[in-house]
Amino acid sequence: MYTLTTFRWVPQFAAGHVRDLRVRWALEEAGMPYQLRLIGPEEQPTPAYRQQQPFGQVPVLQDGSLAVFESGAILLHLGEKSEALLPPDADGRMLATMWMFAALNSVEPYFANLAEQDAFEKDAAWATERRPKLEEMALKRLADLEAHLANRDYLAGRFTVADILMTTVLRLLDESRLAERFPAVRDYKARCTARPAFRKALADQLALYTPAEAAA
Ligand SMILES: N[C@@H](CCC(=O)N[C@@H](CS)C(=O)NCC(=O)O)C(=O)O
Repeated sequence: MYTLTTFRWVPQFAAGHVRDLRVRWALEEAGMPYQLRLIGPEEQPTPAYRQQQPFGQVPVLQDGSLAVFESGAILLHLGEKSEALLPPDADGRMLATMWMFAALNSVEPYFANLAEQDAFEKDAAWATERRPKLEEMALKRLADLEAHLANRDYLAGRFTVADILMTTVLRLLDESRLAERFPAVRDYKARCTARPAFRKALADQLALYTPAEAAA
């Protein structure tokens, strides 16, 4: 059984967005059972944890004696074990892999910069000056995605772990609603987040971070 390491607590704004969601979603798509290992600020700096995750972050996926860090690497690892996550042919796998890197490397930094500024620096004078540039870059990436998704349901043709990454990256724009301006991107995100495996993964993460008194 896999063991997924994540935080035992996060502030409410982060609930539903912790990157273990990507791993939970992949595990649900593949029908692979897992258990959680919950950590906090006491464990993050310890040498034992840094050996598994050199930056003290989550998620980590333990697969027997192997501890995999970086959500993208974890999804590649799981993709090698299930055709529900990656196609069996070499070309199909490479196409999905390229889109995984694109989501993490060519798209996520721009959306994350905008989302982080809106969440934490909104009122600073420099932030007001910088925002148009950040929005312009995010819109540029969205326009390129719009063109790619205009005639396909999923990034690599069929559903793969690349769609898990790209959907969670698109969710960074939920507050700014920039993705809603692009119909193919909007429909793609809706298609991906309607998948039962996503709904289950999200519900499970939210249940972990919802205080018992609020859930009652
Ligand atoms: N590139 C890493 C990023 C992981 C990441 O940013 N994790 C956040 C939670 S979503 C975290 O652990 N933040 C606490 C910290 O950076 O100390 C991945 O995709 O796994």
